[in-house]
Amino acid sequence: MQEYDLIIKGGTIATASDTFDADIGIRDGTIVTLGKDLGKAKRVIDADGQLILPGGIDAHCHIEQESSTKIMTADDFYSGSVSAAFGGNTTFIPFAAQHRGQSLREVVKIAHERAGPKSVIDYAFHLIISDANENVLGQELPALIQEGYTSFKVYLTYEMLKISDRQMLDVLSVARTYGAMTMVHAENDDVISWISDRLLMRGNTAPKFHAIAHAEIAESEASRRAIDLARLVDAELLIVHVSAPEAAEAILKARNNGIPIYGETCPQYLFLTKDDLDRNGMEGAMFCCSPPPRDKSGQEAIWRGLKNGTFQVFSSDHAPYRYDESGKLKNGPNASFKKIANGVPGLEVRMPLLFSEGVGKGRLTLNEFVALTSTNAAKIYGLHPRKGTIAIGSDADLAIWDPDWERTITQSIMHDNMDYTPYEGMKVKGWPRIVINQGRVVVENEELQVVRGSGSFLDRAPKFTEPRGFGAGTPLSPERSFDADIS
Ligand code: DUC
Ligand code: ZN
Ligand code: ZN
Repeated sequence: MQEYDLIIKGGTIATASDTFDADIGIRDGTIVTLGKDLGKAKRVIDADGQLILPGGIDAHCHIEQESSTKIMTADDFYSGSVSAAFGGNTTFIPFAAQHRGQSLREVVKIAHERAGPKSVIDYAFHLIISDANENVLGQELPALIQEGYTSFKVYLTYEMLKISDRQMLDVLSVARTYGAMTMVHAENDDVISWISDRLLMRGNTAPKFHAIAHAEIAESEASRRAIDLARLVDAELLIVHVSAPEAAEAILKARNNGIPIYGETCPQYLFLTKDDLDRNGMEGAMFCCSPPPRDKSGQEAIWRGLKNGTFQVFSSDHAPYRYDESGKLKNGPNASFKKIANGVPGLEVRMPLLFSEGVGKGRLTLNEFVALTSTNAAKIYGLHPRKGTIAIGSDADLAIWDPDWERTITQSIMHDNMDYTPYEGMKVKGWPRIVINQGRVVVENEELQVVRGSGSFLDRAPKFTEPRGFGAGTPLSPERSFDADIS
């Protein structure tokens, strides 16, 4: 009998903390040995000259999801997961999105029906809560958290999604009590609609006005407010897709004060600017996302945030709407910026872009890259140490990177169902050659090696099993007595 199913030998392993040379022995989908001269295996992969990194975890992507204005994303769980795999990911966490009036149970059931038969990599779901009613807050959400749906996103903007500050406090309190993570889309809705109305009144409808309407102050104000709401109820909070320097500063300040605030940013805030929204005719629509890309100095601030501990997570926020009538142009070729589906694709290029421009250009260490693209998401979202690292007992989720592979990003090499990439023509150095998920070789020789539906749903656990009130065992302070009923 062979001792291992698979040995990967000769490569350099990097985790979030260490870089070392070792061979990896894999059995039944799990890493069972790290060492040298491991002996026999059914298959040996020679990784000489290659980097072996934990498979990427894309913790923010919209897959087979209907927007609040009823536009379906171009990627389903098959094309989305294939694209993710070709970009070095072995896990992704799309959203199970509630539309108002829907029960969360129904939303979760639909997400499973969509993902199970199609995903080629492992997956979990964040919930999106747009209807924070009594039943959702009192019954469904606590029950779902205890079943392992331990993260959810709320919006402070968008007509059909936004929740009030009061509802935000309710959601944060439930998360605090049952051990879940709240993620927030932080933009001030009134600021955006106030500016938008003025722009539209003057006939300023082109895509470039999207970036003006979604002012940096709209983002930084809402971020600061969200942080304060979380402080009030002593809850953890993760601010997603941060693009405004002042929002980043607010996160860092909170973290430096020991407040459990986390930050996420995305490729579009490092590699695009608001000028991209000002391309010919409607072409700027391809770059409309919220929050929008800022300017060059904003990009530099986001790079700094990746280095200085502002951001723990680097996600794609893949929100794929094609540049045609099914997506960006659904409301016609002359639609105003208010009527353009928000979002850009990025699942497949998230890691190669950050590797090339971050590690390759000396802005980040290889270990920081691993932390930002895999390990921290696993820790924050309850998947570590099964995911996000290379250790004995962890899933054999590995990406074997060729650090010298030079590629030009172009839509024809992407595996998603899009008709454009915002990064068309960018040259990058470094890309994964082999991607392994639970010991299965998913990508090799630039081809998909597995069948649809071969990925697994990942069970997660809440941070604690008994509901907790403020202070967790310590006497309530008078200022906190409003929460006495749950302590
Ligand atoms: N928010 C997201 O999280 N993704 C795409 C667009 C948006 O507004
Ligand atoms: Zn958002
Ligand atoms: Zn998103």
